[in-house]
Parts: sequence; structure tokens; C-alpha cells
Amino acid sequence: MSAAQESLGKPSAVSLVTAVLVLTTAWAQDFPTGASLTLQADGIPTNLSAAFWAGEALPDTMEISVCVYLKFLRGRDNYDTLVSYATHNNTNELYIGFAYPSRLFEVWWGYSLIVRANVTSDILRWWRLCYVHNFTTHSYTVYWNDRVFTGSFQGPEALSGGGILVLGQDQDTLGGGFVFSQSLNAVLKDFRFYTRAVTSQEAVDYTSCRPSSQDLKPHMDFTHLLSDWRLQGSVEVGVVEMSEVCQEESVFHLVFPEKRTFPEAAALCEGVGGNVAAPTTPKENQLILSSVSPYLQQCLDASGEVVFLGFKSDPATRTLTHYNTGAVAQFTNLTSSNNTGKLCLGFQMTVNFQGSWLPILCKHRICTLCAFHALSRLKVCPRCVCLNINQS
Ligand SMILES: [Ca+2]
Repeated sequence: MSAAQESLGKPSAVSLVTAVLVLTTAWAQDFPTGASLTLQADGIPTNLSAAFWAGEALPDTMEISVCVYLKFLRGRDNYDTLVSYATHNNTNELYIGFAYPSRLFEVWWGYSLIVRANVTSDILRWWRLCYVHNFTTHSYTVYWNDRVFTGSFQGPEALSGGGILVLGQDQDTLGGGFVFSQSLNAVLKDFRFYTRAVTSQEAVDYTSCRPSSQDLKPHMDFTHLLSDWRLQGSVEVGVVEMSEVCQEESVFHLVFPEKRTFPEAAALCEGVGGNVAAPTTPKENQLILSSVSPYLQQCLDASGEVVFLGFKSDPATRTLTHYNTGAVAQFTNLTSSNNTGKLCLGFQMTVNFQGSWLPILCKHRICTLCAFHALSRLKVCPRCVCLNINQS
């Protein structure tokens, strides 16, 4: 049994403490367009912040679908728990979360990992999810922004009804047993739990920002957020516009023209809410060239490198993987074989190799290029980066 399996199922000795519910506004009305919840709105990793379903209990069901728009604000040590559904017989009757550090999408039943999808789930950007789980055919589909993952699983024949469903914490006992390392710090918008398999058309409509008007109403959603859900701990209720969830996903680059090792560069980028830039398309590579060109005088070193890229090189398998998520690079631009024993990558600016990639030592000191997906949270000031920590 893996460490993850042990920790997911292990009962916690931490008792449940009722904390103060924080509401940005005293909402009295319903939210027909889909409200948002911010779990752990104060950013503190605790076992307190959670949303309990308080409406009609789930029936036994042969099919379920979970759709949500979500933006992770921070990752937690062990799991970012989205849905924890527990019954008297099984505290993991259905568990949906994102495993550290790969941030892959996972579904657990009891002590068994039954579904894993190789999604990218960076923090500070919006992800649009529909998860369809068919107990009869033992098949699943994960719709994740514009990607789709399908597969089959070994598991139960049905979901047992009558249990407790919690968003943002993992139940190790029925209705409790939470630990902060398996909690969630994220904004959730328009959460829906169906006791049927939504059609692929419905799922694609939802994940491509055309959510249905809910003619076939989900069993659970955020329409009556304050009466249907019991909110606990630092939870904020608000409204996020679809235009924010669906805004064009563009990458924004920032150069820090001081020399750092790769670990120092990664710590700097992550400290300001980004990542070391890891281009995924020729167009992004061209954008990096434009971003670093003004810094040649400060940054260009004797071997022609200007900044680190956010990939790790494996000389044995000749593959590049994202340094943070471990995802295999789909686009590469190496000048030569990467079988050099050097594990990091530099972005080259010499005349004949403008914009190509070169394996270098991670302890080498060159400039830092950070990439951001969430412009709204970042203000760029002259000669510094200021974080807009909390806009509320
Ligand atoms: Ca657990």
C-alpha cells in the first residue's frame, strides 16, 4: 500500500472545530447563474474550511457526474480534495481530488485508487471540469478544459446513497476526520452533482463555457447556496462572471535580470504566483524570445544562454518533463541531443540559435524568466513585482 493510500484512508485524531463563517456579503437571494465559494479564503491550511451538502440525501445511483469551474489558489501537502462522499460503511465511498505533487486528477473508492487522469492543474487559473462516472459499464470520462480523458475502472456496481458529501476536506470518519494536508484552497463556481451520466454534448458545453440552463436539474448545485449547503470555517460566498472563467488563456512573461541557480529561479517564480517559463508551442517560444531580448546585455552568458526554462532533462530516456508537474513536454526545441548528463535547460540567444534550447547545469547561474496565467492577481510595478494578495 502506498503512502498516499495509507494517508487517504487513515483516520485523523484531530477533532472537528466549528469556526466562524465568513461571508463577504449577507446574501439573501438565490444564485440562478451559479455562485462561487472560496474555500480557505484566508489562505491558511486548516481542517476547518468546508461546505457540507445539507439538501436532500443522495439516493443509490448507477451513474454520477460532477461539473465545476475551479481555480486553485494554493496546493496542499498531500491532496487537494474536491469531493469527499462518505457512508457508514465506507468513508471513501467516492473521493475526487488532486494528488501532490503531480496534481493529477484522482478518484478513490475505499482504499483503492480507481481513476487517474494526467491533467495539468496549475494554480491561479481557471479549470473547467465535468467528470462522468458510470458504475454499470465501469467507465469514466474526464472533461478538463479542452481535453478529454476516458478509461475504465475496477470498482463498485453502484454508489450507496444516504451518505455525507463535503467539498474541500477529506472525511476519514463520517462527517469529519479532516486533516489540513488533504484540504482545498480554491474558488469553486457553479458546482453540479448529477445522479446520471451527463451526455458528452452537455459536458463539452459546460467545459467550453456554454453551461446548460439546468433543465435537467442536478441533485446538488449552488442555486440555493446558503440553504442547501452548510458552510464552515473561512469560506467566502461570491459571484464570479463566466467571462472571467472563460477568458482567453494567455501566458505572460516577466524577466528577473539577476543571476540565479535553477532552484533559486523556481523559488522566485513560485513565490510571486508563477512558474519558470516552459513554452508549450512555437508561438510561446517566440514570445519568450521577445521577452528576453531587451535583457541580453545583463543576461547573455559566455555559452549563449539567457534564462532557464522550466523543464528537466532525462538524458537516459531523452525526454523533457515539466519541472513542477512532471508532464512530458509536447513541444521541444533542442539544438542537439540532450544526452549530455545536464539536467536543466537554458534558452539560447546566440546568433545562429535564437530561441533554441540547450542542456545546462542546474547550479549554473543565469537570469530568471517567470510565466503567469493569472494577470488579474499580479500588478507589475517599476523594477519589482507586487502581489495583489487578496482583492476582497
Ligand atoms: Ca484522509
